[in-house]
Amino acid sequence: MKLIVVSNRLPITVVYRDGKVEFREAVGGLATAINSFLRATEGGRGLGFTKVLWVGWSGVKAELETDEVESELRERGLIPVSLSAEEVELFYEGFCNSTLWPLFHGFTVYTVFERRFWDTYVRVNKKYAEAVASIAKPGDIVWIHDYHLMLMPAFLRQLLPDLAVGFFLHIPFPPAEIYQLMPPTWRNTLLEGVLAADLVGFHTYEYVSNFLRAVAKFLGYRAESGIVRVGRRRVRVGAYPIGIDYAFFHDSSQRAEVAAEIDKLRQRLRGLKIVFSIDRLDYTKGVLNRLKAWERFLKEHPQWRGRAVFVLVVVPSRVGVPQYEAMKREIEREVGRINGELGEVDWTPVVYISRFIPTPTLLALYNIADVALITPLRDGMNLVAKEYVASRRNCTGVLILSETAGASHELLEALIVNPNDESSVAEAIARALEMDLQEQCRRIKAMQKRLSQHDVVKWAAELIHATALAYAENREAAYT
Ligand code: GDG
Repeated sequence: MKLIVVSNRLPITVVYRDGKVEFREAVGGLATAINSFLRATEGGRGLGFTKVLWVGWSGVKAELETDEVESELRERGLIPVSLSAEEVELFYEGFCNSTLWPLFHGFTVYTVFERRFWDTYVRVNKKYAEAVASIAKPGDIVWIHDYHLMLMPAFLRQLLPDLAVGFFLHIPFPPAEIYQLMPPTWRNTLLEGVLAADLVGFHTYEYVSNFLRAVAKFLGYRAESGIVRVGRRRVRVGAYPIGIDYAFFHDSSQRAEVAAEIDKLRQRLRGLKIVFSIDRLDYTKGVLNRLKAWERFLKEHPQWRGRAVFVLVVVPSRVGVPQYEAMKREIEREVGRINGELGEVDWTPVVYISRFIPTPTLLALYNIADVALITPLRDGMNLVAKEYVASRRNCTGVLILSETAGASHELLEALIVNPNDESSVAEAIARALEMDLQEQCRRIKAMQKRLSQHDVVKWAAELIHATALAYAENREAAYT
């Protein structure tokens, strides 16, 4: 029995350098999660899989793909789906990132409804299904990830009915009133697409109940105890909050390269309390609100000027999408303004980095930051919050977290804020910087306990197990 993981992108980046092809491991949330799971289960063998394959786009436009790239990928168990430049534009930048992403995060004014986007989304989802069908055998488990592939379970079921199919959504599922803004045939087809899976997973109960309400309102299917009946099939729908590789973060300061980076940064930032955040450049992450709150904090608590610094890392993403370019310029303008208005010759209020940072540097920052300021406007889960807490080996540090991030349902001991409430965020920063060590430790310990008990391996294993069970039940029902 094989496990076939399917996601929009393969967990690898193909780079052309001096006429040669190089493969780099991708570092995104999903890639890290599945790789930790594979490490812990001896490549899936620990769970009885003969093989684990991964199907997705290599990131290289079809026009540039070579046989060499393809065979190299296949050797690593990575099955590429090729996308033309037009498909990348209309499917990935179009329906995925200009329709589903903004709508599902509640950014309705950014949402574009375009027929060409939809048509390409349908076509590309079929392509992914065909790629899986070409390697799958009856009884294999197929684990489909995220909003890019919501129609795939249905297409796959048509091609190969006898497969165990699990679907997991990494972003929020919006309330029915927001989902309703989508044209009726699209929204119904998407729901039917997802419901062709045996198991559908979300990060939180809130997203589960939004989904079930949409299914009842638009398709008329009722759910009982998390099971939706679709004809003779029973689809299990549940909350499976993603975890992290707890030990990797908790032990990070013990590794030589991270320890060296910690020493270096501590030296450079000597005498300053460090407030830290890192996000992909995205309007959902609330970077501008956060900057405003930091400015307000410095104005209302002037005793902290010269004694605290905000290290703001914003990693480029979805380069080429106009909203993202505009937001980058606005962040740069705000950082410049705040530093210009409040900075001193020997103190800069905001240290701004707009690049991907190497993992040892990220781990060092998790270790030395006194406060993590994680204030997305809306976020499916937010792994950064969990990684920060796990990294606090010495039991100090304060997490400030938005109530609108999925992670707030688990990290209850964080200082929970509303990201639009500028003055409360500013107050939370002051409270965090002044919190006594005992209280810090009490909060961190409680959160660490939960994170260590529900790590990424457990998350993946539970989802796969639940998919296998749901499939077995459906199979039995089909033959009785
Ligand atoms: C989606 C959902 C959900 C980031 N910058 C660097 C870097 N990272 C790593 C972090 C973390 C991951 O990337 C980002 O994960 P997030 O969860 O914060 O955010 P999204 O990318 O939006 O992920 C989200 C997630 O899926 C999983 O389901 O939590 O809600 O939107 O692991 O550490 N790593 C390095 N350098 C960087 O500059 N090395």
